[in-house]
Amino acid sequence: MHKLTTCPYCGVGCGVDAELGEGVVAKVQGDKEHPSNYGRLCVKGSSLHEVLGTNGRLLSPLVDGQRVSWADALDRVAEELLCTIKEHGPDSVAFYLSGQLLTEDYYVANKLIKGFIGTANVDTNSRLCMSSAVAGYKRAFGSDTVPCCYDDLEQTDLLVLVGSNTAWNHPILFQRMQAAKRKNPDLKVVVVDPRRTATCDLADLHLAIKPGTDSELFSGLLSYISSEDLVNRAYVTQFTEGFNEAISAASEQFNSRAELAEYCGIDLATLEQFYQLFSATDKVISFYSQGVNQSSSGTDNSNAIINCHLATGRIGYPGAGPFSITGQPNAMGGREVGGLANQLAAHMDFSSAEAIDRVGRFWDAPNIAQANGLTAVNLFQAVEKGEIKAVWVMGTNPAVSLPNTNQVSRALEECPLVVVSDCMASTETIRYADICLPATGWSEKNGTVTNAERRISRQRGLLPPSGEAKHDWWIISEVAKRMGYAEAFDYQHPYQIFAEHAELSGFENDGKRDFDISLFSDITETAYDALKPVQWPVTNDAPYGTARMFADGRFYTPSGKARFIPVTANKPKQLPTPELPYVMNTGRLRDQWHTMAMTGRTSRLFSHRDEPFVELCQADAQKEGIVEGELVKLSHPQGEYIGRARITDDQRPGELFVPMHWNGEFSAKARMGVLLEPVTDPISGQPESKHGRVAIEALNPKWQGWFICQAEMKPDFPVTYWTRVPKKETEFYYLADTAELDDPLQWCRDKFGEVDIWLEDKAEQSFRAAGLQGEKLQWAFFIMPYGQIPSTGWLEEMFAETELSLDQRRFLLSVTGCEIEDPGSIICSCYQVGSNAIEDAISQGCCSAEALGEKLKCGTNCGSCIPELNALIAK
Ligand SMILES: Nc1nc2c(c(=O)[nH]1)N[C@H]1C(S)=C(S)[C@@H](COP(=O)(O)OP(=O)(O)OC[C@H]3O[C@@H](n4cnc5c(=O)[nH]c(N)nc54)[C@H](O)[C@@H]3O)O[C@H]1N2
Ligand SMILES: Nc1nc2c(c(=O)[nH]1)N[C@H]1C(S)=C(S)[C@@H](COP(=O)(O)OP(=O)(O)OC[C@H]3O[C@@H](n4cnc5c(=O)[nH]c(N)nc54)[C@H](O)[C@@H]3O)O[C@H]1N2
Ligand code: SF4
Ligand SMILES: [Mo]
Repeated sequence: MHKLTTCPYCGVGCGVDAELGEGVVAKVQGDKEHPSNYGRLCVKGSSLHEVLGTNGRLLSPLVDGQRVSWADALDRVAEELLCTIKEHGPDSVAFYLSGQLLTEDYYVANKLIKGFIGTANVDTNSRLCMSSAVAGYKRAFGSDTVPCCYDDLEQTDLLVLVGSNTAWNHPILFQRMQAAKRKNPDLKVVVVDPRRTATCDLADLHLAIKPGTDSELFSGLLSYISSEDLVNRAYVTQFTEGFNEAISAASEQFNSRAELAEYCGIDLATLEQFYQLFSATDKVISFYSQGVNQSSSGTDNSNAIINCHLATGRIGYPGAGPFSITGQPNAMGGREVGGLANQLAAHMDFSSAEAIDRVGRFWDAPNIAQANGLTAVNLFQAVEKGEIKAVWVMGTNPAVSLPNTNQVSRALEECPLVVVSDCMASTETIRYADICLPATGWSEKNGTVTNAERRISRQRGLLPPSGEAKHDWWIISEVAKRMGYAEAFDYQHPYQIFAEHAELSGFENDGKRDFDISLFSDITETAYDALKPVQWPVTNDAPYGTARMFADGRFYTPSGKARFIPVTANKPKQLPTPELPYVMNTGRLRDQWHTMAMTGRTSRLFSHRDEPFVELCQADAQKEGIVEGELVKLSHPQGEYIGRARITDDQRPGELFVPMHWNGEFSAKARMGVLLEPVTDPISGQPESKHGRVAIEALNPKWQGWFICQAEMKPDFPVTYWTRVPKKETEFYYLADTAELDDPLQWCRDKFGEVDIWLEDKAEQSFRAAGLQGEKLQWAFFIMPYGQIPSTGWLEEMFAETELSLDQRRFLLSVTGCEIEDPGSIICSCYQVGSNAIEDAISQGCCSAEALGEKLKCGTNCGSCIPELNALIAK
């Protein structure tokens, strides 16, 4: 049987066609009809069926670590919340939500806390992600409206990708861009990113700007547009306001374009080439993401970009507009329901008493919040100060993803009541939970999500819940009932919640609010189940949805005109110092998702990168005496990070790149958030996660080695560095310690019990040992230099054997002597093709991604690795 659903990873929101087997998802492929992906899936989407199953899942409710019934757990949450409110008032309670919740879950959580508990102390991980983009749109348009749609990416003549590594993070949109460029050779692509990324594979022009100079770059463009007399006067006069103030703010920043180019760290010719391209092209899309948002001037960055579109009138028609791209599968749905602390609901906020009254009446809410609540960083600071005494975290992992994560851990540790709803049993955040509530995950949950182009799609239930897991909307509603709000939370099915959400969107709207899906106010269960992907607004006037906004030049400001925002120069806040001389940039990898709760469950997604790392350029490596592949330590007064050095030409001097994914579930010291100061944008409250400051040094361990064991063994290693890499049936660990290991045999005995075979070579400083159960291999431990660690495929085979022969035992101990083919780093995760085979094929004359695909199959399934294949060819 086949069922259609939506991918739970990125904001592209691809349609998935799931083939169901006996209690499992047997296979996934792209939904050919879905307008986001037309049948394609990237590497993460195409491995969805591999990250399911009950292994590692949170399967029953826990109170103080003890398994309890649902009734007991829900009673406990309700009682403790009521008690806290009674004693300390509603503002002593907070929720922290996630763009990975479904719209229905999100709506109910927001309604409970803002309408009934009576506080707006509810924020979401979208604060770390989209809040600057939201604030930018609201300042310019009077509403949080994404004007564009994916078709625009194909219809445009100039794509400006700002602070977006689209190739890795929105891979299917990247494939659509690639296809568009093949079809339209006139389409030009500009990438603005301090790093050279896989996305640059598509770029005609790469502006490797100094981090944190985006607003100046775009203010410079605005000033160029004005001084070269390229302003669309008619548009500016009729549809905008505030032009003169914005132009004077932009023009005052630098004396000359040469000065500006120097400030941005690029040469004048490149800068001017970009400005000319932008000015000369009618159809321009600026496509922007975290390089723009995660900045202490993220809101200004957005408006600096939007200003340029307004000045040229490049908005509201096909192929043009400022397109902020969402990250999470339901970041947009969260914005719709108003999940952020400064939103109310359905694109209304606390700035209007009328709106507060309207939502209060609609919900029949006794106790509606009256003002903005605390935003994420401030919220966890208030927890540590004891101002917030009860926090309920749903679907996010703040102990990894917030800046100054050690502070967040402290806050959670000290908070009298921490409730965590999650799918997984073990995360950095759930460690601090007094009450753990098991939530259904993808394939089990059922509801809607909205993607980056405002398209609402269904995530459908494919499998029964794991263990006792329950849907988030159900959990929240049950708690609400127990708190005395039974009538307002009497939902039996998510379609009822969706219908209510739709009704609120149209309630006393009359065209005053952009978000309107009132056509669905009376949706039935059958219609909801059959819902086809559709872009909001969906109203009587637009029953099939709306692809593009602002075609009529009417905006949601009081005057109906779009606003130019004067942007003045603003430097990043975490500037390097002599003690902390390097700028730390953080971001994503192609094959991992955030804190790895899902992607960390399949070995396939570790083959691209399997350890935390630090990327730096050759000159910095030389200066610090660091060689490729050695372990390095990043430090900051707040904490430390350990990862492997990757030396690359893609980094600018003085800047490091660190992946955001690894954490204490996978590595000893790899929470990069500990190094980031809690600095935020003054308007949006979004943290400056792309611009930390750190020192770097080689770790110089006394020994390095590796360990491999049956997956259920779960050893812990009291060493300076360990990283766990899940394999198919086993788990692999990289190990290193700055303390000497005098007696490795005794160490093994202490840790693992009986040692069955071992070999020590003091001269070579190597040691190998293994433990068996009967004749079956349980674990193997090797001390040897990092460079000699072989690939583990052959060892995994030995772990699968039920009986180990004498030869195999010898082989195990002589590991370096055996013939092992090293595949290099795996570039194509789908077919497990490594860089060595690819480089060989290139040297034999394969000089295109297609030719490589024909020979090795790489790049022929999901296509996510094609930019890297091209980069290897170029090299
Ligand atoms: N594979 C994968 N895909 C994902 C995710 C994932 O975890 N894994 N997460 C999803 C989510 S939630 C999000 S929000 C999106 C994020 O998608 P992106 O925004 O593309 O992701 P990042 O890698 O965080 O950052 C993008 C780029 O910003 C650059 N940058 C850093 N500083 C600056 C600067 O000052 N100016 C400019 N112009 N650029 C800068 C970085 O070098 C980086 O290449 O990805 C989504 N897709
Ligand atoms: N330094 C730095 N920090 C960053 C970023 C960065 O680029 N650099 N990026 C920021 C951005 S853009 C984002 S979006 C955040 C992401 O950061 P987080 O939201 O903290 O990361 P996730 O790993 O996605 O956490 C999701 C959790 O929710 C659980 N979960 C999944 N589905 C469900 C569900 O349906 N219900 C419930 N109850 N639980 C569920 C998962 O098991 C997992 O534990 O990180 C932010 N932090
Ligand atoms: S691009 Fe990949 S991760 Fe994003 S929605 Fe599509 S398949 Fe999922
Ligand atoms: Mo995000």
